[in-house]
Amino acid sequence: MALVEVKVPDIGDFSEVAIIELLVKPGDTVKAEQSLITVESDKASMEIPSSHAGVVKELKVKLGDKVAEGAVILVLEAADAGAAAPAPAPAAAPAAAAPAPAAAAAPAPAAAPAASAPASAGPVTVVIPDIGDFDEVAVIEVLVKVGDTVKVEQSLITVESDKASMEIPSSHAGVVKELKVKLGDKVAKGTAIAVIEATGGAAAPAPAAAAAAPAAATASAPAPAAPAAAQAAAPADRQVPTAALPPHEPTAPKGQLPHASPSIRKLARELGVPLEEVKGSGPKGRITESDVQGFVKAVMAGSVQTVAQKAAAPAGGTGGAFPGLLPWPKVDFEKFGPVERKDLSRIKKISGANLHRNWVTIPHVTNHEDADITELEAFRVQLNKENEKSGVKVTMLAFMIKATVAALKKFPEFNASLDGTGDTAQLVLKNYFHIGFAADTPNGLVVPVIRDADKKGIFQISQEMSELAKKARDGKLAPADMTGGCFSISSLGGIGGTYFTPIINAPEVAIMGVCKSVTRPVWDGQQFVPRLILPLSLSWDHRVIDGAAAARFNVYFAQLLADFRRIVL
Ligand code: CAO
Repeated sequence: MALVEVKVPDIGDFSEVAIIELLVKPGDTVKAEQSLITVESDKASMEIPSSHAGVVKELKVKLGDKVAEGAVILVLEAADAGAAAPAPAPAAAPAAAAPAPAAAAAPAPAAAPAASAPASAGPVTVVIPDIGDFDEVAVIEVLVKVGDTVKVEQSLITVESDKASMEIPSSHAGVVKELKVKLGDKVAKGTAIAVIEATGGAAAPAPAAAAAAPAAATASAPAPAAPAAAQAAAPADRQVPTAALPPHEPTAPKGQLPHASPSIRKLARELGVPLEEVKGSGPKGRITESDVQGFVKAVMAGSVQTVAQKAAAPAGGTGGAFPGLLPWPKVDFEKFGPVERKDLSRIKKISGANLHRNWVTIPHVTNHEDADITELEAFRVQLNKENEKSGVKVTMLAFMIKATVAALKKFPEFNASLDGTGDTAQLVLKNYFHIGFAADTPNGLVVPVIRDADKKGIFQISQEMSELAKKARDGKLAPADMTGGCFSISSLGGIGGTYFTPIINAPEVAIMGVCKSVTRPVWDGQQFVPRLILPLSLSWDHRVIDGAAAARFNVYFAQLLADFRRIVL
């Protein structure tokens, strides 16, 4: 297999054009004639097709580069030694050069008949100009309708051969009085496209033969290869690539380039529409202007989500707007009394946005449970007494982290994350146990993570927790300290409270909230006895976890804290 440099062919009147689209990347397999890049001058855009089939080895250009005839676009490992059909451009392209865009194959303007279309107002029949090598082409798009006001150079129809598609622009500005073609018609040079009640002069020389038409003047639409001068009148919003009629793959298989003309690509680019996601309604699945408009409408209406929107949305989230949601109240607070304004801290801004997303996209349910930690607290106090000199203080949180690991082992769906949405959604079950704990800092909430908590003892966990909590308070946590968590614990035990609803720390699927333990009278079957009770609040993602599983998890967690020997069972 030979390496071949694919170059910019003769692109007609354009000495230098900017690359506005890279349509392939290294590793891509391309067919001969498949478009590689889109280039754009101030007048037109065109796609440059590949001269060879093969695998892209190296791209020699990047977006924004200015290229001219002969510039190397890429290096291709050619599947065959020979080039695709030789460039039909008058200027002979070098052997390895890409075939000239179809426009280059179209006859030079000099070939156009000499007589001018009438410059005065009146009905003008616009006909198909000389379209080069194509005897007969099919109308695959009718871009205007009767009553439309068209500008000079505005595309009227799109025609397609088995090799290329091209838009036929209007020779005159005016109002479309009659359409002479319909979808699927076969047309050739001289075929009437439309009758236009012209309001101004012609854009390009009209063929003398056409002028012989009775009653109405006849003007050939500017040849697709019309020179830049004719393009100057093209409306900025719909510049027609009349200087080039790029060949493309009308039947490009799925996963390859979407089937659309450069002007549709340009429109899609301007609107930010991912063409590969638009279903073409034209012949052979060709994407039309109304397909692009329909896609935009559907996205705006929320009935369609782009792949990018889906990816941006959390697993299973809508990512869309909430219809009927009232705007945030705008209040003139100063009217009611003196106020101060303060910027939110960076942490608050980040955590706030994350919490908001998690709250509105995850169906949260919170189960509450009480754990009797009388014995465990006595053990903890004793441990701390025994290890006073070590400098490591064991808090209840360290025991809860160990209890969490045991509960995650027993209920693996709690140690999981949703990946993907809809039919492609999967549950990622983790075989590691990294437990996060919410830490309150002067700048806001952060969640450092104890890694591999299953492999660590209570003292090590306590020590790491106190180091991480200090780092958190000092604002010195590294991103790595806060990533990879499987499950989080939010403990307000040192502060107070009874129960609350902790917000799940996505992409985790559950979080344990803990409040302050209190001594309560508990009936032991014969009498009330004082027991130390720890209030637990487990929030869980109902897309992944069922209520019964959550209740079981909570009960088991509480049992472990009530009798920590169970952890070794
Ligand atoms: N019940 C009763 N007392 C408790 C308790 C509980 N559940 N948990 C901790 N305590 C006690 C501790 O034993 C300690 O008492 P002593 O000072 O007498 O030893 C005291 O409360 C303070 O504990 P601590 O907060 O320093 O240690 P911790 O391991 O329990 O928690 C940390 C560490 C970093 C999690 C905690 O300081 C913190 O920041 N908590 C806030 C978390 C938070 O903001 N959650 C809300 C998230 S949603 O907005």
